[in-house]
Amino acid sequence: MAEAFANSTQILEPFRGVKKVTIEEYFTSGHRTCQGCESALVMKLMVKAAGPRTIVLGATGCMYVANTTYYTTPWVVPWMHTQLGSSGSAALGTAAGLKALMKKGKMKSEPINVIAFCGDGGGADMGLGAISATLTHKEYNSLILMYDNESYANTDIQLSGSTPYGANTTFSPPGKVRRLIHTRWKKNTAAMLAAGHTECRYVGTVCASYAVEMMNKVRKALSIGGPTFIHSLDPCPKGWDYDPMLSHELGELAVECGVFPLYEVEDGVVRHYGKTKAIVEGRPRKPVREYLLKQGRFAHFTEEDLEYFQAKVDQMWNEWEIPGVIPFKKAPAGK
Ligand SMILES: Cc1ncc(C[n+]2csc(CCOP(=O)(O)OP(=O)(O)O)c2C)c(N)n1
Ligand code: SF4
Ligand SMILES: [Mg+2]
Repeated sequence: MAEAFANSTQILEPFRGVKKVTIEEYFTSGHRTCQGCESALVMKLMVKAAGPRTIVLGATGCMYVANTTYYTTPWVVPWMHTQLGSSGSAALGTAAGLKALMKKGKMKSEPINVIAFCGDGGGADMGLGAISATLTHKEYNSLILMYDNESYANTDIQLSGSTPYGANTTFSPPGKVRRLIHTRWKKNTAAMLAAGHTECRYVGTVCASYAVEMMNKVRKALSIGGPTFIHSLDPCPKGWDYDPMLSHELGELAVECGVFPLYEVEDGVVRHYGKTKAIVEGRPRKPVREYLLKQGRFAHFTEEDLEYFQAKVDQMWNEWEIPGVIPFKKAPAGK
């Protein structure tokens, strides 16, 4: 009987610079995403980082619908659709199935990457329970990647638990009587999952504007063993209402303004990355207005709204135990 591939021990070395990235593509032409769609870039980089021995499972959302128009697909690796809230179940079931087949000798025993992706609606809201369950099963290797375009984009930009404060969505259009309809602060999904799943060895945040770093986090998540989670912030020209040529810049600004910190939690150790690391070490953050005012979804913001948003981000950096990661307040000095 073939020996079961017990827990991932494959070695996926980090790409040391953009020139070392492999040229093979496993997400190619044939999709119908909007011009400037960062989530499509995330799919391309994610599977490029994983390589050909990969199965991708995709929850309903733009990255399902726009990627599987009748008779076309950009996926070169095996791909399967799963229900909107099921990325966790799909990852766990597929990883368990592969392990059982290998154990019974019905498949060659080898590392096969299992990646399930979901949007913020499918991951931060509807499928949170299934993702949570998967992250407790340390015997099965998988990666769940949540591409966060900050709305239920595929059904025409409804607000999700990941939509930023005050944003204009089809569920929260600014009105004459009430300017701000959406007044809840965005969920901190990656930190919530990292803090509550003590045996999950890897949780990271990424942004495709920092492509090599993003791919290396995917490679680490796929080779560390057990279930892992990555949260990707993806500018969406349609939902955020900006010129598609600004996608890359908006991703950078989200990080530089401190709105979306880049970090990983590996075996309980937090590491900050890139511009986030520089900010943690003292580099000033850019004002959030530079990020917000480039997007039509915040065009109705007044000075007061911008100040409130800035104050909330400042609070995260000044008061949280770990900026952008652990939302417990620092104890006052001397106590
Ligand atoms: C159970 C269920 N409810 C509602 C829908 C309709 N629906 C399809 S895609 C989608 C939006 C999903 O949003 P998100 O997960 O953020 O992905 P995005 O569309 O933004 O890529 C919705 C509500 C569905 N497919 N299944
Ligand atoms: S609506 Fe946004 S996430 Fe969906 S395909 Fe268009 S740009 Fe991409
Ligand atoms: Mg979404």
